[in-house]
Amino acid sequence: MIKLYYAPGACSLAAHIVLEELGTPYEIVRLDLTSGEQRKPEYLAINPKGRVPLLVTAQGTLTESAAILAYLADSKPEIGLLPADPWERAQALSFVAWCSGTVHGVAFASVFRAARFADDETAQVAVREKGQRDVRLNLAEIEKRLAGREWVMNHFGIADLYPLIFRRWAARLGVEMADFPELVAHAARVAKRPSVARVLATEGIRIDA
Ligand SMILES: N[C@@H](CCC(=O)N[C@@H](CS)C(=O)NCC(=O)O)C(=O)O
Repeated sequence: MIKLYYAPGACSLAAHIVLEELGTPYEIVRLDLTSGEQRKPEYLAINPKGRVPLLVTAQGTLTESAAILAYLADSKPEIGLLPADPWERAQALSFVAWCSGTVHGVAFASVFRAARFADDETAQVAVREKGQRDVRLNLAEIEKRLAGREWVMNHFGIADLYPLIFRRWAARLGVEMADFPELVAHAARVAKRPSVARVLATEGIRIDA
């Protein structure tokens, strides 16, 4: 059976939601990132990157959210979590890749994990400050993308999951959410889906804190 290693509220939330949307059986294994379980030898043995998500499939292990989300969506194309049309599909993947690489990997990581970007503590303060500004600039881009739309693409799909995660992380950073009404409304729509509500309950998290 497919297995997901995740941490509550981490970017692995997206893969967790897709697994629940698919409706096929899966197992989850929870890691506590704050106590450093992701760096324990037993986990590094299966994922040398020391991060979540990690998907364990019959074919082997898979890391990187963008690839995991596309792989899972393609495992049941009839559900339509990734558009079939090549252009639409590329647009959805472009959005997911930007969320994963730039918004998460640069902006949020600069705030949450400044030590990745600088050894020096004074430099880390500057990295965090820049990250705080970049988060707001990136959220403003997502806000524009969502304006007047229900979903990132024409239908709910994998492209809608990072905005939900970012809405939660932004609240935790103290971002003034009133500045991002489209993002807040979109996250509320996503959270209303029964699969998402189940996953939030399982992970023990809320979207606004
Ligand atoms: N590029 C990876 C990033 C994965 C990642 O950074 N995950 C975070 C949680 S959101 C993590 O495991 N952090 C643990 C650490 O940095 O020690 C992806 O998109 O899957």
